[in-house]
Amino acid sequence: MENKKIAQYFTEIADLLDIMGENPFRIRSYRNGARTVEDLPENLAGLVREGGDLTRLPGIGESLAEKIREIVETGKLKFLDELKKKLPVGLPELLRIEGIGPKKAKLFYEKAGVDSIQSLEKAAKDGRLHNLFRMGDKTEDNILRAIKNYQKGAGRFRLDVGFTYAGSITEYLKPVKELKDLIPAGSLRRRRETIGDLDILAICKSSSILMNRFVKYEDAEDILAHGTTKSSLRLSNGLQVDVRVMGAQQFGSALLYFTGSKSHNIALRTRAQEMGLKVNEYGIFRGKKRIAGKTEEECYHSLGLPWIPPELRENRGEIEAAAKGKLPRLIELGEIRGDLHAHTRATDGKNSIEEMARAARKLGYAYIAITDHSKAVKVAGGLDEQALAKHLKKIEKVNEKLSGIRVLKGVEVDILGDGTMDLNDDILKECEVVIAAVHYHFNLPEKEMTKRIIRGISNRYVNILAHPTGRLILEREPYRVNLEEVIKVAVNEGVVLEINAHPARLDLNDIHSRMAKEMGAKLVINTDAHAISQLGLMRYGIFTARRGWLEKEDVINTNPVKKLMGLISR
Ligand code: DGT
Ligand code: CA
Ligand code: CA
Repeated sequence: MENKKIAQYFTEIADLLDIMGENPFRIRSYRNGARTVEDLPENLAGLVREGGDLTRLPGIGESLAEKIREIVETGKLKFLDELKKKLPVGLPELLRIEGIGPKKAKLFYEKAGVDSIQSLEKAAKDGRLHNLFRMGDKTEDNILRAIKNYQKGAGRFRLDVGFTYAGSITEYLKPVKELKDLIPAGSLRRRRETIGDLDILAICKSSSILMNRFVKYEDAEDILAHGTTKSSLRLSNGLQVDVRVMGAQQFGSALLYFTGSKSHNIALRTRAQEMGLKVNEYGIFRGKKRIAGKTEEECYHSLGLPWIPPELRENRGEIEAAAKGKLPRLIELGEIRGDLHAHTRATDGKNSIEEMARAARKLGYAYIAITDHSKAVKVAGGLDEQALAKHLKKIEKVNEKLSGIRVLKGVEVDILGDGTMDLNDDILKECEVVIAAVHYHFNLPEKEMTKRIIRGISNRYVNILAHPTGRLILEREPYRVNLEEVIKVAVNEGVVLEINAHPARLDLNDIHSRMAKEMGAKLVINTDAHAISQLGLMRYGIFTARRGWLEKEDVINTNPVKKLMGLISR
């Protein structure tokens, strides 16, 4: 039992109580409990089995502790099941639609009979919602757009979720002695920002032993198939996992096939046909003769191509580039020398300046910029001019104290609704790294939003534009903005564009990163870490950069600090 699953139970309870209009304190205690459980480093199921005292955990009282024990011991929660019986089954799912919280869900249910996503869609199309509660016609369009969006993402999972399970299943299968190799292929290997399912390939002499173990994986909810060379499971979160066993002689061609993408495969097949060859998962063939298949390299070479990194395999020009010897030399994680976006306890981070700096040094970095929020971000306890001035002094002190890492004085300043800065120039001037970002007023029309951001980055003290489109993967659409216009201004003004590495953001995304590079922009990959452990999210930013064809030279935080400071100065 994963902590995450227990947290999900509590969140579900909080949502249901919220829709029912229950006591806010009670609701909050479940939400806090969910957060505690999710952030916990140790496994709760283990703690329960050892008879540990759960009420010692922050935010966990006797009632929640009792429920945790019930979930761990029975895999169920009676209280939740009873709550569910009191409401239509489709109602909680409404909360997954962007812009719909418990209050709106309750209102739609009571006043318009909305009890599922289908009935919400119908009510919005029929115009039955805008009379309720000061809502304009536009809201119905927004709801319809949000529903489409939700359906597009339904059944997909964030890349980091894919990595968690791929890692856990790999560990779980390792004890099988006959297992020689195991590689997650598909969209995960291409590092797409979301994955539909996991496609794992294995080389194993005794495939039935491997399959018998695989189908007993603890988090499996359904066994969809159990064969000798292929089996499929559905995990409790709905993610499907396929494991296929291939012979060693075919592993390369199988890996190539199951890594995809489908359109890359089709383009390769067309190229092969023109050369009089045939490609499938079992190898590359001339007539009946198998000419390649053991490794991917061998397969590409037989088609007159160098090996193509999986991140590029989307049929976006990579085969043509490979044929001309013009593939980019993609950026690598080891080339990153520092992180320019990190928070501390001064606002909503979990660690001190010194702890963040030491953690960055441990990663082998030469520098880290401490960039806490400005005052407009009230929920994070954002800093005003005076508080930031004090904070900068503290950063300076840590910088003097620690050797082997340069701690840069920074801030993440809000771009207000009208495009002005949340802090005055006098204090921005004191910062070595000024990151500008939008955190509120997402719903502006495209023209206004574009103007606002351009005005923001035109401030001469701004060095970096953070998460330029504001999207949250599978949760929130990007705001409406003419990104091309923004990039043009960034290039002219010398403002660096961020690839935010958090797996919920990946913003800029792959396609926009490539567009920015082609337009001559400078990029930076930042984690936006709110705790030392999150500094490790850098790799997701690297994945996105690689999918965007970026090389070391395109990304400024691959440079030593002196060159870096030259590159961000305006
Ligand atoms: P996903 O799971 O939606 O995130 O995306 P993928 O790329 O992992 O796709 P999936 O799981 O349907 O299939 C895995 C790979 O198998 C895919 O990337 C390429 C290959 N594949 C699947 N169906 C076809 C097909 O009809 N033709 C060809 N050439 N390849 C296919
Ligand atoms: Ca897949
Ligand atoms: Ca699949």
